[in-house]
Amino acid sequence: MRDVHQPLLFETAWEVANKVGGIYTVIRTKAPVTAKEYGSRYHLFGPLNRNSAQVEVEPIESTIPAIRDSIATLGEAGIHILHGRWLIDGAPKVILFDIGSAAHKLDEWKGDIWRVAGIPSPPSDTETNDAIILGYLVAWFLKEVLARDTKHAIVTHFHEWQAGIGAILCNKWKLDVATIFTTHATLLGRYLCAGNVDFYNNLRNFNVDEEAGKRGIYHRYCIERAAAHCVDVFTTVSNITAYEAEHLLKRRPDGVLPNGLNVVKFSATHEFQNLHQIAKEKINDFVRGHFHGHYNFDLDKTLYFFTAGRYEFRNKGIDMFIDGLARLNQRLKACNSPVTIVAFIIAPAQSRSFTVETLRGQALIKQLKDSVNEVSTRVGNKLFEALSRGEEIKVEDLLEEQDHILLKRRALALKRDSLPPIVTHNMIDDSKDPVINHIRHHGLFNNDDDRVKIIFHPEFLNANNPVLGMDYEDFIRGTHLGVFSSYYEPWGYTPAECTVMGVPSVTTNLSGFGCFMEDHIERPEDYGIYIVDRRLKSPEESIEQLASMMFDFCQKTRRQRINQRNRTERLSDILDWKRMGIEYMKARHCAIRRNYPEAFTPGTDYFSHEPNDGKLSRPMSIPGTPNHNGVSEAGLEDEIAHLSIASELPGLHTDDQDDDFRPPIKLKMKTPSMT
Ligand code: G6P
Ligand code: 1S3
Repeated sequence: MRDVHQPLLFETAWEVANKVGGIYTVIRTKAPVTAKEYGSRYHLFGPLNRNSAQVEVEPIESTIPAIRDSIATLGEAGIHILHGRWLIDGAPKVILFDIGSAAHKLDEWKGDIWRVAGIPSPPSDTETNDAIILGYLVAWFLKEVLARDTKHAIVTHFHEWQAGIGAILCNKWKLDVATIFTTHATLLGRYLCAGNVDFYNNLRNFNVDEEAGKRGIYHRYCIERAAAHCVDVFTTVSNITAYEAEHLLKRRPDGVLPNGLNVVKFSATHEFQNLHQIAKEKINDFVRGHFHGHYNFDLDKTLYFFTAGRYEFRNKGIDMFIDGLARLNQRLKACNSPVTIVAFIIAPAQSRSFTVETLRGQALIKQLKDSVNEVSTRVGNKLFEALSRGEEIKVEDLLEEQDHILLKRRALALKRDSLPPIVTHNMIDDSKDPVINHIRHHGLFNNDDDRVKIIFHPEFLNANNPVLGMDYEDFIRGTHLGVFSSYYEPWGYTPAECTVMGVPSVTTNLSGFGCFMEDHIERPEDYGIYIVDRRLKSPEESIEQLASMMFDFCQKTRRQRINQRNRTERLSDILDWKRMGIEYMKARHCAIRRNYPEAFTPGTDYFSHEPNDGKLSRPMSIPGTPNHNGVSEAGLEDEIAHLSIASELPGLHTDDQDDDFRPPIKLKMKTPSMT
């Protein structure tokens, strides 16, 4: 019998050392805890992307005979494999398959997957073709390892439909491996939500095959659904996606594996506050340049709001963010607020590069800064020289005529007739872009009297860019509030990333993260987690709620913002993989138990936990909202300690479960239509 206590773990994902989206973050940030648990028994399978592998992976030879020999066997059949160490925290070993080297097998495998699993694959869908090749290579490799290593049990974890073929083949080929499939979003869910469909109220009623067919994704849907059904353990990333998967994929997930982060704690809490100030200064510089000629607001009373992510206008709630900003603008104007909001929308869209206008703004402000520095140095030297001689000097004599002229020229260059642009790039099709059209619809054109200004940056941030040259992490730190009013968001890393950096955020109760926080914290808003109700409220009511949240945030004093950031940052403990990773452990144990039942005594619950429905109570420090009476901050650490226990013990066990570890919730939705 294989040893179930020292299993080998193989995790497969399209995004191993290959950044595409959120799954890369999952795999990468989780690596340290999984590598710590499994050591040399942990490997990740993925496609070989030469560009990223070149910088992220150090090629090494495997020291494990079964792995080394399996690589050699596939190599003899013409399959190129890169075995190496992924140069990230945890340094896990990766086995990357060169998909192109197996292209000659594609037709054979497409025919085979149709025969063994009834999965069709149209000729022109490259993504599906690649997924088929990856799946066959993974299954083939596992077969070789199983033949050579008869000692260890094997757990294989497949992420998302692109890795699904491997999971299906493990089942069809009856490989002696315990299998897990995690879906991070359902294909159909994403497509349906992006259209104008009342998704959550109709989940039970969709004709899934027909809907997938209409959208041209039937074959991909087949892979996803078959993978969910073929594995020992099927999971998703949140209760809300579990509910969705149950109806769209027709299997109730066995459990939920929420996403964590690799939390880096500063030894001194004020350190992240200092970083906020430093990063904010960089954003200030950009704003001075962008709004030149119309820079009539006080940066000391300016707050930076932002949303960021994949460009899914409706799913990621960009539409609602803009709607909310329009109302916020009206309200701030109506009460003559001295506060200005600069709202950033960062989502990659079809664009060609920065506009001349954007580049010019930054160049002009830089020139002005350089000239001011130059003149200040001259003035400083003059003053120093005069004072060291004991001479008196008149202030008006400090500036030479040429300095006057230079500074005047620089200031004049900043004037312009047009308004500061709402977008930083040349768009491929400006007239059809949903974000720009929605901004136009609300007339948010960065007018001088607008209290809310908007900047759409249709490209992910990069420290090497000539405009807003900051890495995303630095940028988040410099902002005041992240707004992610998603309609479809299985988990949502963006608000989680804000939290661990101590930046308050708005999320919704249709996002996995929002629901998780609601489940674990009594009054999330006191910790800087604002949750818009998009389930039981109409869209109109949700927009109003979002606008009110943002308006209330604008009323906070600096002191209150600093306090709230401290509290938000302390929540990061519950998002750390050190705790979230426990759900992954449970999933693996559950899969092993199901695949190797003979190794366990019947009736013993390998994963039993005391139920605990403890929530993090209200913070004891002064609340983040104004006009409350303050109480001492003491006791907060105790609350966190309590919370960490609660997060280890989901408290969601029900009597009808055997070895399931987290049942999906029943979703309460407003009826009728939410759209
Ligand atoms: C951090 C810094 C403070 C600064 C503050 C600004 O806390 O440590 O020195 O005053 O940020 O906060 P604000 O919310 O106004 O950007
Ligand atoms: C998905 O990526 P997305 O942004 O397309 O997976 C992420 C990782 O699990 C998740 O955070 C996100 O909500 C999903 O939507």
